[in-house]
Amino acid sequence: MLYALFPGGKRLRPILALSASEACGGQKEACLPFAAALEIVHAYSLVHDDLPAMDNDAFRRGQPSCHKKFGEAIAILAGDALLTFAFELMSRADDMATSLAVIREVSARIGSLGMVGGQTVDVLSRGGEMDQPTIEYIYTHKTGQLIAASVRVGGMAAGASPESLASLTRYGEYLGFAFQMTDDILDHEGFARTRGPEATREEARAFIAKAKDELTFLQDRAGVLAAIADRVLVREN
Ligand code: GRG
Repeated sequence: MLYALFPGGKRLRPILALSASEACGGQKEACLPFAAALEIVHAYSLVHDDLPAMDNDAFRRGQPSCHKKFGEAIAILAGDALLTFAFELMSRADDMATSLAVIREVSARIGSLGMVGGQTVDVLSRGGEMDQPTIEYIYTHKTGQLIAASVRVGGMAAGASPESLASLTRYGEYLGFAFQMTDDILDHEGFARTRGPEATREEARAFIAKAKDELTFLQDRAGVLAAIADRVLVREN
């Protein structure tokens, strides 16, 4: 579990949660357990995604992937335990009502109708040509749902209004789509392979602009979330 978590990657999901919370006037301490849990869920998904039955990746973040280092059985168990620990952490927050709402939010967005659903369609679609709606379903679910959840959880921890949460949701969804497009450019896969890197970057740029448009309700507190969106467009890892 520690091997999958440290040293980490970009920590995008907890950064999004903490930034959304701060932008909505929340206290860092109230959001921290949720932010950590989101990164732990992300770590579980990477450990399982690297397995031979999934993407079969030998390396992750410049080091042997978890199953290459410890064997498949331990990697599966580490992923299971990371996911379970994330829920324990979310249940430990001081405010029980927020805790419960966050647990419901995260479980809905990472389960069969969210991240795991996107991964399932991805696995079932391999070996054939994927049409545009299938690619979009995979992207908005396997990558986009956890990113949208991260932004929303930040807002929830800060007690944001339903209207603010709706804007944060759209920001997170546009950002998640753009993030997967820039991932394709870096990996020469998906959209970047079918449409070319330049057209893909232009499309990602349009999604980033839409994401930033959703931040107007934050007025002068939109800066960090806007900067994260800009950074996603030019990221190199
Ligand atoms: C339940 C057996 C079982 C498997 C589930 C949930 C799952 C497998 C896979 C999810 C698919 C997945 C890993 C999507 C994320 C794709 C993606 C863009 C990963 C990279 O994220 P970054 O760039 O990584 O934020 P770092 O290393 O920076 O944290």
